Amino acid sequence: MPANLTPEFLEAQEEYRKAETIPEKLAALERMLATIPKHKGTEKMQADIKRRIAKLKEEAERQRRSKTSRYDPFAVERHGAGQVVVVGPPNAGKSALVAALTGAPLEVADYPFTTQEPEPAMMPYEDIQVQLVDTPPVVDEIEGPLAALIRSADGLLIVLDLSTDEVLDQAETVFGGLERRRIRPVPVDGDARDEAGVAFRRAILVGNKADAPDAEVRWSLLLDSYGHRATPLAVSSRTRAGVEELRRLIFRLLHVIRVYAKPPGQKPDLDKPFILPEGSTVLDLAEEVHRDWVRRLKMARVWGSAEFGGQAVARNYPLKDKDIVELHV
Ligand SMILES: Nc1nc2c(ncn2[C@@H]2O[C@H](COP(=O)(O)OP(=O)(O)OP(=O)(O)O)[C@@H](O)[C@H]2O)c(=O)[nH]1
Ligand SMILES: [Mg+2]
Repeated sequence: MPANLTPEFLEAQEEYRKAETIPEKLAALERMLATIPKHKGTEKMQADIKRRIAKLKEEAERQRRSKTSRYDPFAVERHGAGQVVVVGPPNAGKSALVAALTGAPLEVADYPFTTQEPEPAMMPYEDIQVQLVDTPPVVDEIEGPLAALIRSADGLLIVLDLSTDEVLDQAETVFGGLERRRIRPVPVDGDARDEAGVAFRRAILVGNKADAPDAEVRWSLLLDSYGHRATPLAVSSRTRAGVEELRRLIFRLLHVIRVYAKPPGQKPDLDKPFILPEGSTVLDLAEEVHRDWVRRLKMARVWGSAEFGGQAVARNYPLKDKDIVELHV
């Protein structure tokens, strides 16, 4: 039986033949179905179009699901004593600085957009490690995935480039971009908190390339405008000037303490400290060592911050960085 196909239908069919993507194919098929003459002679064709539409929709759904479950480079698994995200404009030396602090073999190049995905690297600090996350450059707005990464981190390094006259504009881009994402940097001694949708995060304002000509002038301009919004430090990843000071400052930013547990009558385990938030007590340490120990803790002795070594202290005794604690259960 002749199908008596209309010009509209033939056009849609041609569209379908040329379509490359699933949405294009689906649109063409829908148009074919809408324009095909509805009579007995086209029944088989109608069924065929419907079958193709159903198959494509299934395929689209499968792709959508596999995309959402795909590896997300901005979801960086946390390791070590804390996670600090490194952000800044293109070519500021973010990767060079992270490499100087961690020894990681990151790609450093004399052109922008070298780093394309977040790259975690471990920074040794005395007997512990802090995770730094190098990121792609901020040029305009801070993209959603980067904002999410910063929000979930313990702090950030805002790295700016003291070798360029654009440094003030670049600073405005980064600070303004953070503000629009409701992330507000505070100095390292400030209070990290989430309040009314705003994430307050401790931050270090790093002026990199301090070795460059006129870097000093630019640094003082930068300090005038932004020095109060994050703890400032000028460094050079090239000459390593200021790099060790930055390492200590990053540890300070975390507001954590290291505590060494010591079984009664034995030497303390100095290799692997417990990392606790600043202000933690003997009881917090006990809980960290073993959940049961909170209940079973009888007494504790402290070497370090206590007035004399091995002093017996109360359960709510506030511990200090590098204390050695003997827990008696
Ligand atoms: N003079 C000087 N140059 C530096 C310093 N640190 C980095 N550079 C140079 O700056 C350029 C950019 O360094 P990168 O580390 O790739 O910069 P980046 O911020 O990671 O750049 P993107 O990944 O593109 O965002 C390279 O040519 C580095 O050698 C420094 O302290 N002093
Ligand atoms: Mg880089």
